[in-house]
Amino acid sequence: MIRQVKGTRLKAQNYPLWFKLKRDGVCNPVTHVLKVIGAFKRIGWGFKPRPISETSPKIIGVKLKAQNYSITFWFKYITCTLRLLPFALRLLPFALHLAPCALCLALISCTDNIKDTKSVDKFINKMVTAHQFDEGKLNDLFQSVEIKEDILKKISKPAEGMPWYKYRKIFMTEARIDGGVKFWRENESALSAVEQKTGVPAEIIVAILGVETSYGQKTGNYRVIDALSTLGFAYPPRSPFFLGELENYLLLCRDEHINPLEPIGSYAGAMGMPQFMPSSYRAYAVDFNGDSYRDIWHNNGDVIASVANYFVKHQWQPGQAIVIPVNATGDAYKTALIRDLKPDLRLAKLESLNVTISRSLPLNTKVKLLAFEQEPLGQKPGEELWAGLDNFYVITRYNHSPLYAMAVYQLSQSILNKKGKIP
Ligand SMILES: [Ca+2]
Repeated sequence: MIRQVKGTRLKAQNYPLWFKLKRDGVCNPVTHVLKVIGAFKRIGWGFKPRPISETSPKIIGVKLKAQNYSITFWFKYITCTLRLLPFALRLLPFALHLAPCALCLALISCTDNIKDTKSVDKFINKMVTAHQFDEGKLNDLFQSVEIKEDILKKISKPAEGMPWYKYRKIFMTEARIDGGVKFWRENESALSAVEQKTGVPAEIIVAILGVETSYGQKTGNYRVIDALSTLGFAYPPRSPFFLGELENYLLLCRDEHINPLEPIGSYAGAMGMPQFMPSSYRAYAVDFNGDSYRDIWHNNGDVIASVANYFVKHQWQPGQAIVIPVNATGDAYKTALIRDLKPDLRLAKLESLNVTISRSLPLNTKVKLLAFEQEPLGQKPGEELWAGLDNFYVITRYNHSPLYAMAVYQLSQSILNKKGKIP
């Protein structure tokens, strides 16, 4: 255990990490990172940024002295980037001994307990007063919750920031189309029953599952509670949204008798085959097979019915078109390209901007003009124009991106075509 603390320097003669390295020869980086973090927490040092020297004021960290060896850990605020470096060349043999460990530490995703205890206390208070949760149990629960640095990296680079021609390639693959046909055949009766009852086409439900999780193959690798807590407590730009989802999550765990530490999901806390956020699960998940559980992880019937219910509750229009290709001449159409996704223009108005639609619709139909960036040919970037209808807007309620909705639509059509061709 650490015996003494002086300023930012720790005398760590019996420091657990050092002993572990020496004794075992080969270190287990995960254990060691957690031990280091645990040790700092125990002495109440926290991770307050402090300059390690006059000459490198931007670098923060703490220097540990352990007999003849120095090990430097660098902590970058709460993100806890951690590198293990040999301190001096004269320690080269020892440094070589440590090298594999340093590499491991650089490669693993670093975990950390929650630092922002004020926010956690506030959140727990809310759960206690608004929903009658047990304060002690919530305190215990959040002791086990981890902040994940790699989640903070991923949230800042969503795929929806790509141009369409790159985004499309992620989803429009033979494997995903074939997977859709296979999933459809294996779940034909549930899909038919749900389509008949709700009017949501089977190919749209299948394509949603294809885009979200490759039909349940990739449902995420993070504990949902870690994902929601990381983004709720350590990602200020979207903190209110994710704290709301964390609240919903704890409520759904209580209602469904789930241990909150168990469910696994995406880096953003989306769960199961349809990747429902907790608020969506509570509002839209349904039990299809009648066992009174809404199992969006394992029960395909429940999954299919839940996706369809999501669309029904967002006003899916049975039998109506989704999105239609259009052509434009001149530049007048550009005035209709604004960011909002809701159909905002009567077809008659769109045609007055020299846009022609490839399918006849009543002139008072409301549409949304959308441009999708194509692979540039030479100097000139190209774009494809489409008119989105109400049902296209409904798909964007699942993920607020025109790229997402277009990928779902095009994948649905490819699956439908391929299924039709295979006897
Ligand atoms: Ca069920």
